[in-house]
Amino acid sequence: MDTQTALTRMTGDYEIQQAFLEMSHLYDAAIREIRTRLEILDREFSIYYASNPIHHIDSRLKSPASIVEKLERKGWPVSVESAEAHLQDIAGVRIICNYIDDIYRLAGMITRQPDLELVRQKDYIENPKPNGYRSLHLVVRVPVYLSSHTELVPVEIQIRTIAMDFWASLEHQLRYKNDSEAAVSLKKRLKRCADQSAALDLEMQRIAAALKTR
Ligand code: 0O2
Repeated sequence: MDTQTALTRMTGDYEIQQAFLEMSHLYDAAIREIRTRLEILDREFSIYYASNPIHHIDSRLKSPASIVEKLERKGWPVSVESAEAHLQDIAGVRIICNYIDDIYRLAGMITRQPDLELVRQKDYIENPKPNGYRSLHLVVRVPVYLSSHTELVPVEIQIRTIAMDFWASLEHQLRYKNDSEAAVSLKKRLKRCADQSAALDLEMQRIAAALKTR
C-alpha cells in the first residue's frame, strides 16, 4: 500500500489528514526527546568511564501503511484516534549495544528517569521467542512540551546487542514467507543461528569482563 492510499484509508479527507500531520509531529518529537536523553547518557559514560554502552541508535516513525495494516490485523478501527489509542509503537527507538550487560544497565538508567513513565516491559532475552528472537522491549511515555500544553507520548524502545540485531534483520525477511518446505528449513537454520549468537554474546561478555579485571 503506498503512503497516499494508506493516508486516505486512515483519514478520508483533508481535515483529518491535518490530524495525522499533528500526530506525526508529536511522535517525531518524542523520538527526538528519547534520542537526546540516550546520547547524553552515552556521552557521560565515555567521559567518566571511557566506555560507550551504546553502539548506535536507530529510530523510525511507523509508516501510514504499517499503521493501517496493524490496525486492520488487530481488528481496530482505522483512524488517527484509533492509532493513538491502540498503538504503542508509532514511535520506535532501537538501541544497539555491544554487550548484554549494557542492555540492562541502559534500561535501568532510562526507567529511573523521574519524568518517564514505564508502561510495559517485555524481556525476550530472559525469555526468547520460540523462533529465537531476543531483545528487551520497553514502552515508556515521555513528556513532549508543546506551546500550550504537555503531552505524554508513548515510545517503544527495543534494546539489543549487535548479534541480536543482525539476527533480527535477517529473520525479518522471513516473517511474511509462507510455510513452504524451504521456509520451514530456513526457520530451523535461523533458530540454530539464534542459539549460536546467544552463546557468542555470553562468551564475548565474559571475555570483556575478564579484560577489565586484568
Ligand atoms: P516493525 O516494522 O519492526 O515495527 P504489539 O502488537 O506491538 O502491541 P507485540 O506484537 O506483542 O505487541 O509486540 P512485541 O512482541 O513487543 O514486538 C513488537 C516489535 O518487536 C515488532 O514490531 C518487531 O520490531 C519486533 N519483533 C517482535 N518479535 C519479532 C520477531 O520474532 N522477529 C523480528 N525480526 N522482530 C520481532 P512490528 O510491528 O512487528 O514491526
